[in-house]
Amino acid sequence: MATHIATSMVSTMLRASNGIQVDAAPVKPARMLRLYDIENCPYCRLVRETLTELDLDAEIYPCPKEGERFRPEVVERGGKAQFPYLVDPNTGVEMYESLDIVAYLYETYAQRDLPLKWKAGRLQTLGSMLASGVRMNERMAALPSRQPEYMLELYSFESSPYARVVREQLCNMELPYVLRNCGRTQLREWLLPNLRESLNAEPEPEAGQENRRWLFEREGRVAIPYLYDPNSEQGMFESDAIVDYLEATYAA
Ligand SMILES: N[C@@H](CCC(=O)N[C@@H](CS)C(=O)NCC(=O)O)C(=O)O
Repeated sequence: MATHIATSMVSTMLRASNGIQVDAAPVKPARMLRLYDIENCPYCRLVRETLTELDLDAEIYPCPKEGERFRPEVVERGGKAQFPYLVDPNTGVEMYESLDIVAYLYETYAQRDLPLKWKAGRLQTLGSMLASGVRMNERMAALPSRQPEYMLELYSFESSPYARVVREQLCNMELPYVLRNCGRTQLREWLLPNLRESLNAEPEPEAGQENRRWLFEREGRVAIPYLYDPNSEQGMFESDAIVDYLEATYAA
């Protein structure tokens, strides 16, 4: 497990400041965005980073190699098995191409100019490829699972090395989930959860940080990742515990 987390941390470091800090989009989609995604795909990562940075939630439909659950939907809708694929039920737009999706999210929901780093999108793609490279040994092929009746909900931000491990497991098991983005807006949120506890410095989430606030009100603290399973009404912290729960509950 230690090396498993270590390479996830390297991935996080390679993406530097991406997928952490929030500058929330002023317009929130009324109906949830849908993203057909492969966790360790460098292109899909760019879209998920943008979702964190704009504080947009999305339904994630995992499409690992050899996956049979959601891949056919993408071929039916768009004509080819290429990921990421975004479906926006609010506008009827459906699209391939990570950098086009990033630009679309900025234009539609952030309603501001594309930041410079995304204008240099090819550089971002290159960096994201390096971050994927260090996680290459993590399986991206489908693991058989039973599909839950209600979608699981994952409280996550893109760059969290611990949340990544959970997202990989959800992807491999082809378990669809609601990605509840919990990027950071305050300096104190950078303190690790156990340090916050000993310093008695649990930051109260700011107004507008709805996902962090929900977690804070439910559990009295915020730590990422957090999985909520509406099927069992159970919620849990700790990436190891979440991965064990997914295997015990949904592996076929
Ligand atoms: N230019 C596309 C490239 C997307 C792409 O090549 N995605 C790969 C996954 S990393 C893919 O869809 N491969 C087909 C497959 O996995 O079946 C983009 O930026 O979205």
